[in-house]
Amino acid sequence: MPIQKVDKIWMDGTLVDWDDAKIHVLTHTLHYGSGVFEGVRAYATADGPAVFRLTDHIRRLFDSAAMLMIEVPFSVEQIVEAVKETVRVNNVEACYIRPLIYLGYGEMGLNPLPCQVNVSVAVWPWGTYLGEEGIRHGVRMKVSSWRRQDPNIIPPAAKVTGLYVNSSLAKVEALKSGYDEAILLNPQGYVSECTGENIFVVKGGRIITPPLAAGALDGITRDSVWTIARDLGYEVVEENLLRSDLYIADEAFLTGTAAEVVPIRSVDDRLIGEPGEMTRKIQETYFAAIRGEVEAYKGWLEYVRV
Ligand code: PPE
Repeated sequence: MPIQKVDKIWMDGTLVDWDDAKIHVLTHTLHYGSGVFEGVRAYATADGPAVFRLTDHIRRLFDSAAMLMIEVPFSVEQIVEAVKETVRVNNVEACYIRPLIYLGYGEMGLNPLPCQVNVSVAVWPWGTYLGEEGIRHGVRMKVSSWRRQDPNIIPPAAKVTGLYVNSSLAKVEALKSGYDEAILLNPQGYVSECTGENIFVVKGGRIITPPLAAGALDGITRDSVWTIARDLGYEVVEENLLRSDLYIADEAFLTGTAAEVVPIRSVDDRLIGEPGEMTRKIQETYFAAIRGEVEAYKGWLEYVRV
């Protein structure tokens, strides 16, 4: 699906017309995958558009930059404000938000330290990531033949653009084989996460998700879902999962900003089935929370109206 164009993109402190938001072909990040980014969503609420856990996302963006020794010429507060302003000027009620810190034009070579640091924020309306059908009836997953990279190759905690080559390899393999999405095992053979989502399974009444040390991103949706599940009275634990644990799960689902909360219907053709009760309750609560309909979770919403 092509990106749905809006009016303006924020670039280094100014709002630029969508069609003029261009970079030089010798931009460092284009050659070496040296950028860090975020995926955030704004939702329509009774009080206008609200960005879900915006400050947490921008903090994670700065943490990603810090891991790569990228010095950002803006503060967290300034980028939070830039996101709100970009949502506001584009008059969108709900949208996906892509903040990006990249090393720009001026230097080449593998030493990124002398490079200029640029920041952009783009927003556009983006519907369901894994399809309406997937949200309702679950997606078909394939365990990838590609491994998630070891944390000593690229830190999985950093949302580095270059790291996503690994995700794309796994995604294409899954799609070409007729599945909706891929699950990546780490070099030790334990489940880490999906190409752009964290994973949860339900077994014996407990909700289990791989620890971050298994190579999973510290997902903000993962954290929100953890809180929701606990508040619903469910037990949530972090444990290493084997591929076969996925095959015999009572329920399973994935979480991410773009994907939101999506049930898993099958893994490598082993049927898990229609979304189970715990998955459905968590999903319903999450969708209510992002729309500002759950009092307890209103603190997660950062409104864009001034
Ligand atoms: N793991 C990975 C590898 C990942 O990229 C994401 C987000 C998550 C887990 C979930 O994190 P969170 O969004 O904080 O719950 N993936 C972003 C990019 C997806 C894309 O297609 O690009 C996203 O969901 O926005």
